[in-house]
Amino acid sequence: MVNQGRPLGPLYPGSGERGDRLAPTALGRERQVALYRLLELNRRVEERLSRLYRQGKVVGGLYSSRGQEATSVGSAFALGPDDLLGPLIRNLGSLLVRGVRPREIFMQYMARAGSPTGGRDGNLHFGDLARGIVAPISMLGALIPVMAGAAWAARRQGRETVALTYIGDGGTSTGDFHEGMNLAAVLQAPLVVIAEHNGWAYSTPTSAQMRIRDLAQRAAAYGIPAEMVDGNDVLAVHGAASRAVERARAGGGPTLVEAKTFRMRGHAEHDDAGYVPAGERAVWEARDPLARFRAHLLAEGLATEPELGEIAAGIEAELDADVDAALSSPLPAPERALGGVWEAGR
Ligand SMILES: Cc1ncc(C[n+]2csc(CCOP(=O)(O)OP(=O)(O)O)c2C)c(N)n1
Ligand SMILES: [Mg+2]
Repeated sequence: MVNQGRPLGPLYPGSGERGDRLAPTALGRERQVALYRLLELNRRVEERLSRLYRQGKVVGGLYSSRGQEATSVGSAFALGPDDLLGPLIRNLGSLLVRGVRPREIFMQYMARAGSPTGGRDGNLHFGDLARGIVAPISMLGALIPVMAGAAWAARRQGRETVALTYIGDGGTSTGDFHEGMNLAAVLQAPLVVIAEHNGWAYSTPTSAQMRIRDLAQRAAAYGIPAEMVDGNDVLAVHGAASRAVERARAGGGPTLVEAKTFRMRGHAEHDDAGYVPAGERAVWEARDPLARFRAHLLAEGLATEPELGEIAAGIEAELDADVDAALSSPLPAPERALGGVWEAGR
């Protein structure tokens, strides 16, 4: 069941040429505008974080998802309120879909006392089971068996929960990934795995990482279905994720969704990605997921320029207030450093 859609274009990529029509969707006008707002929010939150990083205010690293927003947002948008999300560091957009506020994210990156981890970790390493969010795990691949187990456990408890998580192209080469995928397949766990094929694992191109061209090919080894989509088409990602979520909920087991996309920034903020050929970057620049969705909304008459401008202005005002609030919030008190630590708390 690999790649039911149209054939993918040149350069390992995603598909669509500039100006391509986006994938057909069942989403109405309001939901599509909501999707657009989330894409803009994703990009603008990361732009603010990048500025804060350059001002020396971010504690730790910053791993931008610029260029990959449609993959995070489109997939998480397919989940229901009782489903589980297991994001990785480059899936900030999925957290925004889940209702995490930019203010919390700014505080988290600046390790403030009021952040989700109380200042104990920088970046996106936090979870919140009340909102169905399982915290990212740094060791690549390790989140797959955790999410497979969570999905399976929910099913055993008679709940209709689906778990959705992410993996990078590099991450699919780990042992944990293979074990987790096989476990999910054998248990028929309601798990959706979004494999973000952005062509690079830090400075290692996919060609130096595996002998297959498409991550979706890996699904055959586990005996599960896969779908390959243009990760820079938010409607295509949402469609594939929705089909996978539906299948999982109906008892059809796990699905691997491969999203072809590209990381428009370095691995993290310190990395200028000089190893990426200029031509490759240019091809993807022309496939910017926000520009393409914006063009789609305008061409289909789903929104006007002023309406989209208003959305952007509203986000900027919200982020101004959130950045100020985060900056003026306190750092954690030193005496609280051992709070919440397993041994100290016993
Ligand atoms: C098991 C493991 N090996 C190495 C690392 C260090 N590391 C963190 S991110 C990364 C590259 C990940 O590439 P990919 O999976 O393609 O995701 P992307 O960064 O492209 O989103 C590496 C090598 C790690 N976190 N875990
Ligand atoms: Mg990668």
